[in-house]
Amino acid sequence: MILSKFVDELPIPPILNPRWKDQFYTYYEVNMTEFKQSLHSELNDTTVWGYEGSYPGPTIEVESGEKVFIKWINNLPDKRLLPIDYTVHGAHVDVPEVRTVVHVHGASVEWESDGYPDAWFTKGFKQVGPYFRKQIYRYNNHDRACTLWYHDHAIGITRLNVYAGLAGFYIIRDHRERLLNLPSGKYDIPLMIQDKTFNKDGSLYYPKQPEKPIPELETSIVPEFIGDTILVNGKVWPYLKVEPRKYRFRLLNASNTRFYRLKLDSGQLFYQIGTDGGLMEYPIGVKEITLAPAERADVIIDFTNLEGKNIIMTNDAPAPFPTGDPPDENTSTVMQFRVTLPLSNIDTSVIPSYMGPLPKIKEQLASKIRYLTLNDNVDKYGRKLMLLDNKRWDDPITENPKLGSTEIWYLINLTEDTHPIHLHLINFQILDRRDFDVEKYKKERIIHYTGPAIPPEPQERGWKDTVRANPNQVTRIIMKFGPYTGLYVWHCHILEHEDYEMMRPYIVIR
Ligand SMILES: [Cu+2]
Repeated sequence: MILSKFVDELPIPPILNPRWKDQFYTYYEVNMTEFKQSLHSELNDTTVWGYEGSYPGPTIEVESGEKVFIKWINNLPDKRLLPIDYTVHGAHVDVPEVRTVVHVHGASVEWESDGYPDAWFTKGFKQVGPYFRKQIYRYNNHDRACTLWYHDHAIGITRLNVYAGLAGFYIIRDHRERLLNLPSGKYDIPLMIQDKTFNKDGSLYYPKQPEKPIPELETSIVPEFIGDTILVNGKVWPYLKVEPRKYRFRLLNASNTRFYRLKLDSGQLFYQIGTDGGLMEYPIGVKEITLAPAERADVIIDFTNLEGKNIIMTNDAPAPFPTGDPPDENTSTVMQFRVTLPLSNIDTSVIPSYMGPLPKIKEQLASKIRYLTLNDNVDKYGRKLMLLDNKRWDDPITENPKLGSTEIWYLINLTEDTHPIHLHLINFQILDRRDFDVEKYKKERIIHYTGPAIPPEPQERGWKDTVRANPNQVTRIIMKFGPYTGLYVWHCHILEHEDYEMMRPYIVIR
């Protein structure tokens, strides 16, 4: 079933209103419910899960330094929406099917409020996971202005909960950013890009079995999920009417597995101004932007003097990335911009020439170096099992950085996929990537480099919380651990990998 493109307007998620706000703190309540929503006008309404009756969830907008408390409330039905594989860690038959826990991706948060996968809770907090500590989460928002997102993180079913619709934007603003006079207000629009597949009746399709089914299991996790339809902000191939002026778009890849390599078919540049963790030092003009799951890019697109033009944002990233099939004529289309609105005011916003200092973390500051492999294994059912440093979720904690210390992690990818590796709590910087001899490493556990160190791409030169670790490469990242101690996680953000063992706890100690 192929749906027509550009027949529905791009929805812009509403801004969430707090229940309470004074000079000391802000309090929100966010309900998770099941409801029906139109994802395309040729499709029956789709049953989705969302926050506050909205998929994507409403955007939470806060000021840097604002103390925010959020009560995330599970009001979902007791029955699952999508097929569960009970052999996956933490998703066994003895735990409730419908579990949730919310993680604000990219935020620096005390561990009890970070959405630890085993801190899940059910409707009315009737049942909770072993690491559940509190009902009301606390966010100090001491990060600089940046585009974050919140999404579900429940152990063993994150891929299903996010696919069902549990994701939204969390935007931090600050004074420094305001002084830059970037496009703002209605000219500052978040774009959540996802892929899905629909059944004929409009319901969400998620596979019960991989291509080569596992006969012993009724439902089996799949090695990756690749949808045949692209949605932005919960609409299939939408269009957006724009004025002939500059806009700021906050691009987020919120797909389970699919990567995007985005371009404008007009040949125009994106002026990228921000990475995962906020503004870059200088804007860069780029023809294409690659986004792995969970990565963000803040860009300005200039529609000045393009009155009457239609511009399509396209995608040419293979799926799975980088060795899979190229996108087809459908999945190579993301959305359309129509420059049809009259200019309502003179555009005085700017693409700044400089946005602020971004000091590099010096390698000499690192007190610890960790060599961590990304591995390809096979489980007892013959399924692919991807691991971090050959360890499973339940294995003892091995990454235990000291509070305030700086570390360099070598991500040694021995698999054929690019894995977007995400660390909770901190932002890091990418040092470099370097080709190495994988076979030699597998035999002798020695890194033999076969090429020079390649600096991060221009689009990655800023604060990051998710990094693409490419096959046949060692990717090096550097970060300082803090300001909190406690239990966090690091994992691959391909949700099918994360749910099936490609996630590890780590602890920041004193
Ligand atoms: Cu992965």
